[in-house]
Amino acid sequence: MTASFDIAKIRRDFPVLGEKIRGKDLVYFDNGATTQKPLTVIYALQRYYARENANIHRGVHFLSQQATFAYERSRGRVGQFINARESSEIVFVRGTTEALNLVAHSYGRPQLGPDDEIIVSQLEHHSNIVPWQMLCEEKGARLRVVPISDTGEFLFDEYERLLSERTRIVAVAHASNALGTILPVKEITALAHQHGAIVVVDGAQGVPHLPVDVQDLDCDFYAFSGHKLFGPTGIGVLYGKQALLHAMPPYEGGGSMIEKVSFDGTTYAPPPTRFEAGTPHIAGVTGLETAIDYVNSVGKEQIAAYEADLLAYADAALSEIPGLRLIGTARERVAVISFTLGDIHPHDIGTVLDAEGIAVRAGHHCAQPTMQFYQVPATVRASLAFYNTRAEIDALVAALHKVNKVFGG
Ligand code: 7TS
Repeated sequence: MTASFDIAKIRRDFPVLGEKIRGKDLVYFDNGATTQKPLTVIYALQRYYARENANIHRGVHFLSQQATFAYERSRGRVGQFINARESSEIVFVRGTTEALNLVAHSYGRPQLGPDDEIIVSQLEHHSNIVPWQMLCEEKGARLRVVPISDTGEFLFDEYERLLSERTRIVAVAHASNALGTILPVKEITALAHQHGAIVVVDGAQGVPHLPVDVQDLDCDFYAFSGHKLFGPTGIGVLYGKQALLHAMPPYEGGGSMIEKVSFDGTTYAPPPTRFEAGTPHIAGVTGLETAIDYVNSVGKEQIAAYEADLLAYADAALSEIPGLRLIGTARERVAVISFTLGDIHPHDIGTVLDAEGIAVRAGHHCAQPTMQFYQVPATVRASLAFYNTRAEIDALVAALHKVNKVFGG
C-alpha cells in the first residue's frame, strides 16, 4: 500500500458511504452488483444536464457541437484507459450485457455454421452464456464448457483439450463475479488464436479491479459496464479490433448509424457509429469519462495493491468463523468473497447483515452453473472496492458471529 492511498479522503469522495442504514454506518459490500459514485461523477451528470444538454452529431448550434466534442473526447479517454489502438475501436453500449449480445449478433451470426463450437467457462455470468446459447440454437452450433477445479480455478488443460478447428469463439470472463477467480485471459487468447478462434472477454469484473491493456491481452473483443466502474448505469463499452468491427454488419438500425438512406437501399456508417443507432446515453458517457479520470487519479496499480491486502485480511478473518465455508479460493482473485455458513440460508444471512447496515448479495449471482458446480443454490457474496476498509471487514465478522448466535450455529 502506498502512502498516496489516502483512504479517509477517498471515502469522503463517495457521499453515500457516510449514510446510516437502519441506524448503523453503511458497510457497502455489493460492489460486484454496482459500485458507488464519487462526487466528481455526480457533479458531471448535474453539470451536463444543467448547462450542456444537447443532442450530438446533428446540431449546427454551439451546445450540440460541444456535446459532440465531449462525447468523442470521452471515447478517446476510454480507449486510453484500456490501451486500445484507436478510439474508433470503442463502441458505446448500455452495458456488458448489450456488448456481448452485440458480438453474438453482429460477429457470431454471420460467422457461425452448423457444428461450429463456442467455448465458455463454468465461471461465466449468465450474460456470457445465454447470448451464445441462443446463437448456437439458431445456427446448430455447440456450446462447450471449460470446467473448474474445486478451488474455482479455470482448468487450462481442459480448455486446451476442448479447442479444435471447430472452435470459432472463446468467450470468458476476465474475473468471475461469483468467486472472484481471475482467468488467464492472455494465455487463453494466445491459444485460441493458434486454433483460428476469436476471443471475447467479459470484463465487467476485470476493469474495476485490474489494470487492463487490450493490446497486451490481444483479445478480439472486451466488454464492460460503466456502473461497476464508479460511473453511471446505462452506459457500457464494447472494445473490438478495428478489422473485426469493420467486417461486421450493424446491430440495430436507425438514425446515426447510416451513411445514406434511400428506398433503393441503405449504406452504413463505419464503426463505431455503425453500432450506435439512435440517441446514445450522452450524459452517461460524460459520467463514465469522469469515473475513469477518478480511477486514474487514485491509480490502477494502487487500487490492485490495496484490494489485494484487504482481500487477504478478509479471507483470514472470515476463516475464523465457525461453520463458514469459502466458496472459491483460487490463487488469483479479485476482491470477491463468496461463502456459506453452516446450513443457514444465504438469504437469512443477508437479512441479518442488512439489519447491521451491511449490504451483501445473497443468491446465485446470475452464475447458476457456478453454483451448480459447488452444489449450492446460493452463496453470500461480499464484493469489495478500494473504498472499503479493514474496519468494515471487522464489522462483517462481528455480524456473522451474531448470525451464528441467532440461528444457533
Ligand atoms: N458479466 C459479469 C462478469 C458480471 O458480473 C455482470 C453483472 C454482467 C456481465 C452483466 O453486467 P450488466 O451491467 O450488463 O448487468 N454482475 C452482477 C453481479 O455480480 N451482481 O449483480 C450484477
